[in-house]
Amino acid sequence: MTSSTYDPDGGLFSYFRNLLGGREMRILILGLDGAGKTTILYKLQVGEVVTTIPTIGFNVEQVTYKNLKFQVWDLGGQTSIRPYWRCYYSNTDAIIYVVDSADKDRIGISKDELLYMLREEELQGAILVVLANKQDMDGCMSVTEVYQALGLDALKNRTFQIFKTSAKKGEGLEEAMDWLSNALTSRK
Ligand SMILES: Nc1nc2c(ncn2[C@@H]2O[C@H](COP(=O)(O)OP(=O)(O)O)[C@@H](O)[C@H]2O)c(=O)[nH]1
Ligand SMILES: [Mg+2]
Repeated sequence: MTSSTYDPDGGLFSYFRNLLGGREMRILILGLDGAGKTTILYKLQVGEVVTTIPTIGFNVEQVTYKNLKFQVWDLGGQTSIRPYWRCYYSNTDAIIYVVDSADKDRIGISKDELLYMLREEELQGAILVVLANKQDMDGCMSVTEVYQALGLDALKNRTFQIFKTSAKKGEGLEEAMDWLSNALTSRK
């Protein structure tokens, strides 16, 4: 990482400032392919994004800045690679779950994938932020519709919040990161 590739005092990342210097914080950014995860990772402007391709063949994008670690991969697709995800989510503090609000065809799959992840033992304590992304697109589902489609009202014992975002326009991300940072801070 070189100092020219990121600006930790600016952009969305500034919201995580009060988490710096403590123990390692691990944040997963998950969702179906095309939801906007990679776009969001870059919008965070934390630093250089490093893509690793584990032997099994799914890409993991990673950004580490001081004690903060963000990891991104696509859910959905082959179920045979799922066991390998476990290597990446131990000690996860938060999940940022990204949904393409314009993709009504796959919202059911997105829900199933989210519920699958939330059942994982090691993710029981993780704070959940759902981003109803692509709100700039015509005819997309509203944040309420996404909330209902994902069945979030049924979540028990989970600190979570849903936000509407447009990663493309950079809208809504600040509010979401601000909330997450506060949730992590009050819990650490
Ligand atoms: N209209 C719109 N397009 C978006 C938004 N976020 C991401 N995209 C686009 O959706 C596509 C997939 O985004 P990407 O970040 O690669 O998704 P990923 O597969 O989840 O990493 C790209 O063409 C992005 O430019 C958004 O909020 N609005
Ligand atoms: Mg991606």
